[in-house]
Amino acid sequence: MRIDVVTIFPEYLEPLNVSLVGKARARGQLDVRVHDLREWTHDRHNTVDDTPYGGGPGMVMKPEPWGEALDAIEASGASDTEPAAPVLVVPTPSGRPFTQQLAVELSAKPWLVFAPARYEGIDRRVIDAYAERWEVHEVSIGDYVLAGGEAAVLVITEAVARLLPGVLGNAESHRDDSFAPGAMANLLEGPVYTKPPVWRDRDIPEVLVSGHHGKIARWRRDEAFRRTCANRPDLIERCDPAALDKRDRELLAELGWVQGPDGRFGRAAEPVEQ
Ligand code: JB8
Repeated sequence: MRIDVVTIFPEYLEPLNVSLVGKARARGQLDVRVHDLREWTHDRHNTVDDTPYGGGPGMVMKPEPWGEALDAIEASGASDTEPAAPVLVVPTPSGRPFTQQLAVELSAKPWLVFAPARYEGIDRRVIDAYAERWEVHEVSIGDYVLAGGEAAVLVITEAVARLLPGVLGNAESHRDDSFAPGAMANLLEGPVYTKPPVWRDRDIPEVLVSGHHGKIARWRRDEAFRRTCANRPDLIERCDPAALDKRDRELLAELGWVQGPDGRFGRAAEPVEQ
């Protein structure tokens, strides 16, 4: 996979040289090219922003440098071995939520271009123009506001890169990920333990050294349910009851969940004191 990043803070992307992503690059599994947007300015001050039409606070990124940058990157891919058009990913708090499903989809693309903005964002015409030629995703990594999109690029790149074939040690590593499709869909991962067997007077759960693989799998699933109920009740409400077995339903009942007329789970209403 090839990834291009256009930014006014290239040094913000230095972490892409480190750890999993850095190793994938060193192994040739990932080709990351970071570009300074100001290379595509032509005035003495390398201006990338201007005041917003209609007034209001802050500044807006000018369209011309972005247009020249994205055209240059597109032209750099004009070869027999690379696709003509990349997928454009624009981090913004007003985008669609970035999910594991989108990470999986993006990991299948041969070429991503990230356009992290600063200030109040990029002139809308840039996104509209490229959406006519490229696949474009405006994505939000969560319900909070960063000072710019660069940190979101690091997040999305890491989530995508670890899904590339051969980047993580073994293909099974993804299977039990929180949010992975399949049996654990919509369940958070439970707790994990390693040696020593006693630490500061704390034991590990006995079942994990029982050697009984069936019991261990069931215990892990119970713990996943407990965590999901506590931290992400919205995932329990959204889950397909047909994906649950008898023990799952018993556990949810123990934890105070009831099934509505549609079979979906909801929290039992608190009894009202009279
Ligand atoms: C200016 O929170 B965010 C985000 C915030 C931003 C920009 C891009 C993304 C640009 N503020 O995902």
